[in-house]
Amino acid sequence: MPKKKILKNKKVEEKKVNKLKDNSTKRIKIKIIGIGGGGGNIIKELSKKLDFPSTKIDFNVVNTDVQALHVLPDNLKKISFGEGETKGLGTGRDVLLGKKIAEAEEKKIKNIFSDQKDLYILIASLGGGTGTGFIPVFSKIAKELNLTTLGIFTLPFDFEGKDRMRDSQKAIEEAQANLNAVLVMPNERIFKFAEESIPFNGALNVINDQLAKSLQGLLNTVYFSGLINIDWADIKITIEGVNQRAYLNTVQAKITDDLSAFTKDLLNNQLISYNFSESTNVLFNIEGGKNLSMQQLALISEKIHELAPDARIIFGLTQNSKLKNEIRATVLATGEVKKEEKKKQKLKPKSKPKKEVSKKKIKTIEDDLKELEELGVEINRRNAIEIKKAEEDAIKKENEEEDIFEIPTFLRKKK
Ligand SMILES: Nc1nc2c(ncn2[C@@H]2O[C@H](COP(=O)(O)OP(=O)(O)OP(=O)(O)O)[C@@H](O)[C@H]2O)c(=O)[nH]1
Ligand SMILES: [Mg+2]
Repeated sequence: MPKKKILKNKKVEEKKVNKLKDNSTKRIKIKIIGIGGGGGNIIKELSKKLDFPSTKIDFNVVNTDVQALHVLPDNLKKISFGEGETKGLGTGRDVLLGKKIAEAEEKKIKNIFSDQKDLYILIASLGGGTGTGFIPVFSKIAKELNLTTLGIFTLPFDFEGKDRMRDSQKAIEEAQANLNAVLVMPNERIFKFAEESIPFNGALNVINDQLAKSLQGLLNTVYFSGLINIDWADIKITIEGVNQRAYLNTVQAKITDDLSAFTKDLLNNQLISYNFSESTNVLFNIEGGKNLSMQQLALISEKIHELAPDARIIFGLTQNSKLKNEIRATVLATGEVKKEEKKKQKLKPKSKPKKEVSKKKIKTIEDDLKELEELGVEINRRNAIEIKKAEEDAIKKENEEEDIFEIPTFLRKKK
């Protein structure tokens, strides 16, 4: 073939690939909203960590403190509230004032939620007036609009006083009733790892960094198509429901023969307030280089099944060329908050016997998939050709339906 033609063909291929990439990032639309000072800090941390351009994610920070908004980077959309009431200086930890300001701005909040995203993630550090006062109001409006939502909230340190903790717990209860799932990270848990003498800012940075890494893992799961792909339906199944607690964690490590410590870290993040045995849905994704094996999938599935025998397990597998001899796994789990009695019942020993996964035996992918299916793991079985075909179909469909995205989701579904 003449050189010119080869080059031209290469260009067409590149265009195709870029279009595939573009469309893969189009499929799930996420808006992340940080509320108050802490919420803004966490979003800022996350926006620095992305493995793809930050323009692909709609980052927003809402605050009553104009100065705090001003110092945030420009790739975050900044929305100020209550400037009349607070003179742009924040609420001074006044939860009632925060709530009053949010309630008076129903239209503005509806406008933030008006862009037909698939998932809205609300993030706030509770204990001040803005985040704590705003989250019940934002959550109520999100529910009225029938949106899919995930709340991520930190609780104040014990030394900040019982009143702040009580206000924060109350705000979480109110928000949880209206959000699909809520992840709670008590700041105090940092002392499980750090010395009491750790500087305040240092402690906050560790917590923010941990949350940002987990969110990065979730976004990678969503935005990169995998060999075994996690799609919006999988995420929706995992998040949807009411009054649920959530667990989200990402762990990265060198590939070694023994991945049990890695799996333990993945499923046992001590910073998060969550009882894994109550999970009803668990989704996990593994990212790795070329030598990614199904054995790692099997080990993690096995452990999840052992910890949460009743949970539906969905998994994905993504090849990431940045990870050569390393593996990164992200797990998102949810479970309904139960009454005390039900909680105890759920903690009883598991009924199903543990299945041995041999580390030595070399198994085929099919063997592993079968084994996982026997464990009740949902597998989206697709080979490379099927994935490509599905992606091409998705592009075709999206091109045809470009305009349809402007139509509200419920109308779109009817169509
Ligand atoms: N994890 C984490 N917690 C934070 C951070 N900043 C503040 N906090 C915690 O969150 C609580 C509330 O602080 P802010 O987020 O600054 O408060 P706010 O929502 O802006 O409310 P006001 O400033 O009172 O209007 C504090 O008491 C801290 O416990 C942060 O960057 N990370
Ligand atoms: Mg503030």
